[in-house]
Amino acid sequence: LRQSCFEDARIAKLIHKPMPKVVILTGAGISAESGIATFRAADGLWENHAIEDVATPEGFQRDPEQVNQFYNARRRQLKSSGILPNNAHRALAKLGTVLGDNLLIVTQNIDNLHERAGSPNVIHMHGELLKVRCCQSQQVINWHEDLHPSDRCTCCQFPAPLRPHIVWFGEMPLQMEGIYQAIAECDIFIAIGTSGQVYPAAGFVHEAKLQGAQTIEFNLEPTASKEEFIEGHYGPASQTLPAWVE
Ligand code: BJW
Repeated sequence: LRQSCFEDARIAKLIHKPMPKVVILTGAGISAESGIATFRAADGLWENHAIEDVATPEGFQRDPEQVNQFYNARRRQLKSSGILPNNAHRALAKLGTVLGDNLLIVTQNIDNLHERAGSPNVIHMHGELLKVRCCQSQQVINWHEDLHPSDRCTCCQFPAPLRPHIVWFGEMPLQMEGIYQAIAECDIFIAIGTSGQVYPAAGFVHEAKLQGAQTIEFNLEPTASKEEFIEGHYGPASQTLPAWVE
């Protein structure tokens, strides 16, 4: 089965290698059809919330309750029964069954829809909604409830406050060394549902193209980085991606 999947896979035809190394960068657009709002659309999250208030360390220092409430609402939504992986997440999981460890998904999303669709190799470079961390020791713990400023860690001698395990503006994204290493070695780099406006993720395609990778974009429409992509597929990811993976 593995061999026949592979012979049919479009990806194999593209790159003329028996087992290409593939890095996929996903953004809010891949989860939009699951009912999770994107950031920069007309009705997106940044339309109703000031970035400096809810997505910076300074905002959290000024008003932790306001920031916690922003993420509490999103955590509750993610845990509600209506939020499920869509066909785009499932198509990537299927690709993973063919490519195995040769596929790395780097997601900017803090939801868990790739994992719930069955993708094993996922890096959450901007953190995870269902985790919090100790402001003092930086220890990360699973957290499925609302978070409040009065919640304290159990890891320190003098219990310290907990914060959402999220990478805010001005903070270093997670696992950057591993991500750059994978980009340096990949044969194909694919960006799905990201506007390409937030660095360092927005620069990955340039790095990948420079070292000779095939670069492919999936989005509703061509993005500001479209010149960096050799190939583009435009339309809802839940339709374009399964069609491409089949
Ligand atoms: C569909 C679809 C469908 C819709 N099908 N497609 C100048 C001044 C100050 C700072 C900077 C500066 N220049 C650069 C910086 C750095 C800054 C930055 O980039 N700022 C820019 C805004 C200019 N970056 C940082 O501070 C980062 N850290 C950093 O740089 O550290 C130093 C460093 C240096 C060198 C190497 C390494 C590090 C940290 C960035 C943290 C971002 N955090 C956020 C919020 C936290 C997570 C959360 O709350 O959920 O992460 S911001 C927000 O944007 C979120 C997202 O992950 C991120 C990207 O957004 P995304 O995913 O692209 O969403 P949208 O809404 O923009 O786009 C959706 C796309 O989907 C659209 O294109 C649609 O068309 C498409 N779409 N439906 C297919 N059905």
